[in-house]
Amino acid sequence: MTARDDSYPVADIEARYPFDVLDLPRYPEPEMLARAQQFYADMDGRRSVRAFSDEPVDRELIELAIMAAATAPSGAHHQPWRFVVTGDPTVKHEIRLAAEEEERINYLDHRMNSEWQRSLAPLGTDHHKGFLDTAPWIVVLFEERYAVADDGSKQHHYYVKESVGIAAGMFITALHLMGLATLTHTPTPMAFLSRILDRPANERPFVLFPIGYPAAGCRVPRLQRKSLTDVMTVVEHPNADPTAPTQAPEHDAR
Ligand code: IYR
Repeated sequence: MTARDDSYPVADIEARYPFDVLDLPRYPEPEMLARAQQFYADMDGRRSVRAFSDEPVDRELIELAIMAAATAPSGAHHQPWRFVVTGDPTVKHEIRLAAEEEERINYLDHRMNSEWQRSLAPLGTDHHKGFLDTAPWIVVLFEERYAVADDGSKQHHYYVKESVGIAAGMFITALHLMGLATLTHTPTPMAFLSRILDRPANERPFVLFPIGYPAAGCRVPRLQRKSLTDVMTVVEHPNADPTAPTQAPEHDAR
């Protein structure tokens, strides 16, 4: 390894802002591989769940999943998210009724066109959302579109959807790894969630997560995940290694 001129931070910045030394663990390569394989196997076992048990779940577990999700990277580190949590049966029921009303229009009044509904058919979804009553917790992730400073002025946020999308993925991952099930549910349009949960105008509902244990005998659609070759493309310059077989500049991983 040779030293390169990519010093970070530059002295001028370091003089003005605090920086810390990163202490990232370094594993032997066989351990890296084992960890990667285990993590993939764990994640490959995750499924979206639409039939929940009403068995209670400690709030501490939900809090830890939110803390994990809130470690997500975000535009300018503005952390433009708000996780709104309810286990209150009255609130959950109000959400269920409003969600079912929107979904009734989506499915039965064809706000989702026939192509869309054909795509959903293998998932067996419909406008009934009883899981919103049954699951012990509902967490609605709101995107904070902008911040409001103490003087009432608006502070711009950057890459809000990207940031909140990453946090959502990390939230789902945290729940799955602790043995809880969830669903990324978007009963669109979701403005009713701002009203029911009394959220300010700078927050917009992003996704709703019912959370709990799967119902006894819970069934899920038999789905196939795309193979690595279907999701990964490697790009190499054809002359990068003269001993390598000639390759097109872009080719699939197979
Ligand atoms: N929001 C509806 C419809 C729906 C849409 C998509 I795209 C899905 O992947 C699943 C469902 C519902 O939750 O039923």
